[in-house]
Amino acid sequence: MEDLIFPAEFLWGVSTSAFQIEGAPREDGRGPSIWDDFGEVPAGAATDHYHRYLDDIALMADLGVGAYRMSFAWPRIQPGGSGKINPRGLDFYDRLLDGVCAVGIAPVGTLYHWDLPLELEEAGGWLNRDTALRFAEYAAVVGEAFADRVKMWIPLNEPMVTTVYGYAIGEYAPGRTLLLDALPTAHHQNLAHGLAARALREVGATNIGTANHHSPVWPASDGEADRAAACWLDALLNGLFADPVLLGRYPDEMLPFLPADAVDDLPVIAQPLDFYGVNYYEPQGAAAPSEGNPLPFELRPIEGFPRTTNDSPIVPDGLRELLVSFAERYDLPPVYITENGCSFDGICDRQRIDFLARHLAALRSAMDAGVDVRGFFVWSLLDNFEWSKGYAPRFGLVHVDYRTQRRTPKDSFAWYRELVSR
Ligand code: GCO
Repeated sequence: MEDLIFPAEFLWGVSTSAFQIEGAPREDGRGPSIWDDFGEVPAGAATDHYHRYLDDIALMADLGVGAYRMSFAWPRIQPGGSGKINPRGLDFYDRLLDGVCAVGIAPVGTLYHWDLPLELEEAGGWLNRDTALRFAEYAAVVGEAFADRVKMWIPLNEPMVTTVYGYAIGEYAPGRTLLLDALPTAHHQNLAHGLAARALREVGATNIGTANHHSPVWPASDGEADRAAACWLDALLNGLFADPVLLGRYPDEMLPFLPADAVDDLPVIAQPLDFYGVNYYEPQGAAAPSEGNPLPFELRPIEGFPRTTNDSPIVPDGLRELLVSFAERYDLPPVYITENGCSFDGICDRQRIDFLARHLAALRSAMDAGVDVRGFFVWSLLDNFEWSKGYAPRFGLVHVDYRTQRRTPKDSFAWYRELVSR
């Protein structure tokens, strides 16, 4: 830990998301979302945060972090995704934010972490441009209610994952398998980001950014075909979401798959941001497609690195590589790592400590190379519902016994507490 020297004003935080921890899917007027009945293991009670939020705030106070990144559940606040607001949904976040502020922690609010109101999905979901307009209305409602307490705003979490896992390959809700026909959902989410950022500012919210999932893409070989495939995958995973926001354009490779008038929306999407949030987990490997593959690339596993229990390769230097290449490509506003973490079992979680220490050392070297990074958020405070993988992967600094909902801080919790207190 001695080598992990960060500026005194560096912001240390933890992240969660509503659907992964709250439970209470039918309480106090919440409407159904696309995730409620999706997958083999429905979330059900999750970590029961809806009822135990005061315990969880006490844990964070003990941890000593400066910021808490949480998400608002759209179906709690606006059950049908448009029109009527549910005051009891707003009340929950009102109590939660008061509690977080009361212990001196800055709330960081994500407006959308994948729990789309079901009614909107039935009208086409993110394939429908209208969803972006509905999202801006919802953003204004949440901004109006909580601009006084939320210190940093993130309209959408990881639109790439929604496009690729939700609409292209169907591993995540809504489970569509449209392959490249899913790409209009990227544009509609980018538009939703821009419209929501504008709507938030109009109601007095400040400090607006992103939480985009990014991965360096490594070609399987130095051969031209593999490198071309890697460029294409890089445009899909990274450029498709970063370029419109930071450069006001789309990567050329993506344009044929986007709505014809997508470029007309770029001025709204590209408005200046106060920060750029990056979620980093691992690099991606790409190779030229084999015959008969309709896609311009094939995924290749990253070999030669240890792996987490969730089968992710552990590549800390990928974080440095990503940030340095982003700083070369874009004129970045201040950067925050809005998620980084890993799944390992057990309360004596030496491997998580090692994972975090090594990623923070990589982050430190990106900063030494000139990247302006202002904060770091561990994914996650608690073990929680890991989407289509159910409850098996454990990402928390705090262990949750799902039978009793008992919380037990892990060794990594004590380690992070020590780090953030220095
Ligand atoms: C994300 C996901 C989280 C996951 C985490 C671990 O934003 O990437 O939002 O919800 O739980 O990434 O896979």
